Amino acid sequence: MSDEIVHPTIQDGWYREISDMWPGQAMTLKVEKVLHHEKSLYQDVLIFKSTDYGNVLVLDNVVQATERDEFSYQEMITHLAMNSHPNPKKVLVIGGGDGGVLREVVKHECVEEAILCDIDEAVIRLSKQYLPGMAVGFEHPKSKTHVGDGFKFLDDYKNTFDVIITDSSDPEGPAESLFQKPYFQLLHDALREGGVITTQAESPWLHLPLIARLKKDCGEVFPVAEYAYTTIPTYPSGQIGFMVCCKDANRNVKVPVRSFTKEEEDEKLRYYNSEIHKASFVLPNFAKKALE
Ligand code: SPM
Repeated sequence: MSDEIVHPTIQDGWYREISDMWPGQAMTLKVEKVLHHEKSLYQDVLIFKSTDYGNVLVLDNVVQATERDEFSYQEMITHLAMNSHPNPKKVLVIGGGDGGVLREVVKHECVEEAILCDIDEAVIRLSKQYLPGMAVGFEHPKSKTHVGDGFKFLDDYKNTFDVIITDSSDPEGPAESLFQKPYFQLLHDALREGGVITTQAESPWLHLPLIARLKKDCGEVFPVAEYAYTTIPTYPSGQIGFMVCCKDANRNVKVPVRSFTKEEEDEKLRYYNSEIHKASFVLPNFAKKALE
C-alpha cells in the first residue's frame, strides 16, 4: 500500500487553490512531494514541496507562504510599519506563525523585544521543521513566542508597543475577528504614543469592498490610515495589501522616517527599499476611487 499523503486540493500532481473568496480563478502549483498534513485544533495544515517555488505552507486550503516569494510579503508588511516609526523598541506580531515577519522585525537593531502571538502551535512547530528560512525568526535572542488568541492577548496590554504587525490568514476561519473594528481599537490602545500598525489587508483585484470597509474602520480608530500593496505571484491575483496606521496625526506613513543603509539593503533585503515604500501607496485609478 502507498504511504503517499493525499489531500483534496491536490489532483494529478497539481495543488489547486479554489475558493469562494476568489470566484472563477485558481492558483495552481506543481507538487513534487507532500511533506505533511494534519488537522490542527484550528485549521487544516498542509505542507508540500513544489517543483519551482520550494516548500509551501497551506492553511485551510489557502497558500500562506512559499519559500520562493515569501520575502515580498514578509518584508513589506514589516518594514512599512517599522520604518514609519522613528525608534521602534518593543514590537508585537499577531499571527505570523511561520516566523518570517519576526525574522524581518529583528533586522532592526533598535528593537529590544519582539513578541509573536499565534493561535496555532502546529504552524509554529511545522514551520520550524519545513520552513527553516522563515522560522529562523524564532531563534533570535530578542524574540519571544506566545501561543494563544491574539485578540485576547492584546486585551491585556495598554500603551505598551511601538509597532504591532498583524500577519493573518484571510477573514474566513480563525482570523475573522482580526478584520473587525473592535480589533483595531485593541491595537490602538496597545500602542504607545506615536505607535504604528500594519495588518494584512487583501488584494484590490479581489476585495475592494472589504478593503474600503477596513480603511473606513481603521480611519475611525486611527488619525492616519493608509492602504499599500505588494506584488507576490502565489497569492490570488498576484498582489496583497496592508493597512498602515499611526497614532500620531502628523506622521506621513507614505514616506519612511528611517531607512536602511545601502549596505544593509544589499545584505538583508530582497524586496523592500525606501523607494518601494513610497511607491506601494500609489494606487491605480479603480482602487483609488473605491477607497477615497
Ligand atoms: N507569514 C505569511 C503568512 C501569510 N499571511 C497572509 C496570507 C494571505 C493568504 N491569502 C491571500 C489572499 C489574497 N486575497
